[in-house]
Amino acid sequence: MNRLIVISNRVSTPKPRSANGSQGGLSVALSAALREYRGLWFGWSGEKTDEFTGQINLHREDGVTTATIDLEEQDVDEYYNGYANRTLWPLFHYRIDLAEYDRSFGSGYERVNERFAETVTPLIEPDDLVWVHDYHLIPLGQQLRQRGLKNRIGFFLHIPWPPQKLVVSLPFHQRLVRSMLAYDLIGFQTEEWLDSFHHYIERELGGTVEPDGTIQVGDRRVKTAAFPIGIDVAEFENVLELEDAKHAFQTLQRSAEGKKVIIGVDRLDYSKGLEERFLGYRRFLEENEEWRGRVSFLQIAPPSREEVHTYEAIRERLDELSGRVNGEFAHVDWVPIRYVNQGYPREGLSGFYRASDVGLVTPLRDGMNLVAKEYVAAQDPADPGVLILSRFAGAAHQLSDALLINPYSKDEISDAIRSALEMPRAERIRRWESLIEPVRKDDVLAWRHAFVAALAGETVELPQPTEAVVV
Ligand code: ADQ
Repeated sequence: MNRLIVISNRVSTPKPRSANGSQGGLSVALSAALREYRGLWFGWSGEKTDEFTGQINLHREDGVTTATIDLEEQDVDEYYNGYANRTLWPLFHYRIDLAEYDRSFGSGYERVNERFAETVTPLIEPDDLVWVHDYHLIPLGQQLRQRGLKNRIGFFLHIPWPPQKLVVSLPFHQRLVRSMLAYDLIGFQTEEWLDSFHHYIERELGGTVEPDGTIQVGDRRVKTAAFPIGIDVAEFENVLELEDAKHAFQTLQRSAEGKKVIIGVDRLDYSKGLEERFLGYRRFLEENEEWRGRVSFLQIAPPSREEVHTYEAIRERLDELSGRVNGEFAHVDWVPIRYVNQGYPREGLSGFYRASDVGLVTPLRDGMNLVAKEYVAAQDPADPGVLILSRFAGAAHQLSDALLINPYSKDEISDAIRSALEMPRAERIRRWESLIEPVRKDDVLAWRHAFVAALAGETVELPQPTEAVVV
């Protein structure tokens, strides 16, 4: 069997399986794949060094080998904080207003991709399958080819692929997209992002798209498909049984004192629609006086990418907004919003999800959104909570029985909160049963099996969206 080489910006070191770990689902899934295929996971260590040396730190834990490199400060500024997170991330989330174009970002991005290629190439054997992840490493495949690699190389984009009209605002967009033709397989989260990519290929590069998703540009043929990522449901259900999960469940229930609980869990990021969510909740309190004092909204949002200014700014606005809503509506014995800026281990989160009557997941744009799936997986089948989900999350293509809303509309958020809080148990069960089905079926193991099989050239049946969502 071929080995699998996974390459991503960051590498998460696997925890021993015996430890009651709080490792993320993606990391669990990739570690399992690497164990099965005897592979290697390569990426940045997260550490900075004065001068790039290309020295590889090899680590072996529980059957998985990781290989990491340190980057220079300038690399981190230009490649990670710069091109990846100040140019591509906003643009690919349709925030052209926030995208920054700076020549040094582009050159830093290319330099780091070259450094990745240069360092990982000697570790790759002729029959290895190579799987590159996400927007940090779009041109890596081409860099690997330039170093003589003939292996099958696949790329998976975790975030949306925006419409052609937005992509063309990126300086040198053709150069970036043409570099992707070096891959054998390109995967997206949903048919919608796949369609946008096809559109770009036809319009901008004069390529063709065949019915099976193969694109042809000049003499390059590349297979493309949607592979919706899922969560590790089995692992998630085990986590729910742990003492820490039960403790978190009780803590939240006790603290809400018989009130209905609404939960939001996100990295603090402008793409997650947190400001709009707070404003939608405020509208709900304005319009539904009878619910004041009877509902508690817990928003967990640990800061991320703090070195990027936009993230500081959104944090300030949310502090201000949550304070304003609390000032307007709170009583001595009731606080409408509990806004917590810290992350929680998976055990804690799963208990919080289960203790919540409503999961409020309202990104303005999201490749998939795993929180929505985690919320569904954590529910009690006999008395499940209700998921309110943005139409603009990739997950909406599969979870069409959630209450789907436009996250920009305060009115839609407000109405959905009211419907969710008042929904009869029979309807909650009916909707949950329809939601849990794709969450179970298209879980993270199915996702990586489908991608790796397609990369290896096997025929695979890809999951279909439950219903076309018009967005
Ligand atoms: P993210 O933008 O990080 O991921 P998401 O998929 O919602 O978004 O979350 C990833 C994980 O982070 C989840 O497992 C969640 O539990 C965890 N997480 C989020 N907030 C947390 C908190 N406050 N405390 C602790 N853990 C928290 C990117 C794309 C998504 C895509 C994923 C996977 O932006 O669209 O679904 O990759 O492909």
